[in-house]
Amino acid sequence: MTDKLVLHGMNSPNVTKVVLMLEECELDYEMRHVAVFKQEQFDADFLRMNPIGKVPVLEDPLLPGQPLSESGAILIWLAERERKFLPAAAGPRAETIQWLMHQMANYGPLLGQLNHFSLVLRPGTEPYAEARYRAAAERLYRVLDDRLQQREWIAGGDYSIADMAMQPWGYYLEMHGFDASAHPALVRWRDAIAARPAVQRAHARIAQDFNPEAERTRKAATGEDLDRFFGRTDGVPAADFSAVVEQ
Ligand SMILES: N[C@@H](CCC(=O)N[C@@H](CS)C(=O)NCC(=O)O)C(=O)O
Repeated sequence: MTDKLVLHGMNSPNVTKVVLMLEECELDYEMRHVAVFKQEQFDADFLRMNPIGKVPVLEDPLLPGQPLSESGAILIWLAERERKFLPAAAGPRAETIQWLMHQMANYGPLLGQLNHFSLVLRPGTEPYAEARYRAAAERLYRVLDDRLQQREWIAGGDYSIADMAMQPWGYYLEMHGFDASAHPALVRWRDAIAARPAVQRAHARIAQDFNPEAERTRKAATGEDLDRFFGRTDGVPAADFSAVVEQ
């Protein structure tokens, strides 16, 4: 156990959310890179922190011996710890948690699947899956844009952990083949977040503490490493991870 917050992660959306919050709260934290292509998420020491074997994991001296996993749970923990970015009043609080859960249950998993079937795999390789997740993504981006036409932030009135959780996915809109000009409110929201000093600090920290090692281990990954990472078995079409731009 350390006397400082330690974030175990990589340059990926679920980790970025937590860095955004740590920076907004101006907390002092260390970042430790987990080389997922090298299977470090399945090392015994890592699995003791998160038996599911996924990043992010946050170690907090205020929770001795209790590393936290699941980005949404980490965001709620930090919001309650710092009394920031999660409204205290019942209605706005419930709405903020509800939208955080929409991100965790819908946006993250469904857009993540579209990454696999339209970016990692060459388009057209798995038409059924690609069409299924494209339709889901179209709806999710539409809902978000419609919502943001009515309000400045996603939920609760102010910038909150619901916005932070959604932020990394705002950048996939064009990569997923959707037109930014058809989603003006989403783009306005995305730009407003990008202008926040804490967000700029967060991206600088990720670039400095995670990107070089992430890039090195991704390039060094063998075909076998990639097969294990993507859970591929014999006969599954080859994947190319290079199209998935990490932010
Ligand atoms: N629901 C989890 C998802 C975590 C997750 O999928 N993490 C990815 C990186 S964004 C990961 O650890 N991938 C490595 C692997 O699946 O082996 C959360 O929000 O924390």
